[in-house]
Amino acid sequence: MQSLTIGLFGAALALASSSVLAHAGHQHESGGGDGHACHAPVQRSTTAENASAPEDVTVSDCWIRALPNRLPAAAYFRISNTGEQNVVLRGAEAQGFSKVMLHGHDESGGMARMTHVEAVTVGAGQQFEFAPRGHHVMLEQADFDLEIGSQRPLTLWFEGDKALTVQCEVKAPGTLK
Ligand SMILES: [Cu+2]
Repeated sequence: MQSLTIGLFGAALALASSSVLAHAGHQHESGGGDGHACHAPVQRSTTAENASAPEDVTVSDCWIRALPNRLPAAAYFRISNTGEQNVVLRGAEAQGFSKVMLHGHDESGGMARMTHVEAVTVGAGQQFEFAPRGHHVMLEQADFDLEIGSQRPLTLWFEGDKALTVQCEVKAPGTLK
């Protein structure tokens, strides 16, 4: 599975620019991460523990697809906005991962690649799904081994320094849903 994916997307990986990362089964090029503006630390006025939650927003069905050898993992979930205002997801953080990013997924031109996403807007009364072959939260530079079946916390940061922390079930590499 892994080698097949790399075979299919190897060409894309070779052509990857600094702003568009080839999507090789969530396997990023290691190193060379410097110079990405999107990796700059985000300044926030509060911490996940002290932040207030965004109104009328729930995050459900969170899970993490683990990869072996501390390769980048991906988190998936559904955001529901039952309010009358749009909400904007601005970023995420996860205990034990020093690099956490919002990623999109682009298959235009017949080549799958992931792209860095600054923000995701969930319209009033709408849902937004983070799912395989779609948006995901990329979890990189783990300082521990993810254990299949365990629960890990993920904090989502919304506009106005509002935060929601959810528990995500860690699933095996081959999981698609
Ligand atoms: Cu990604």
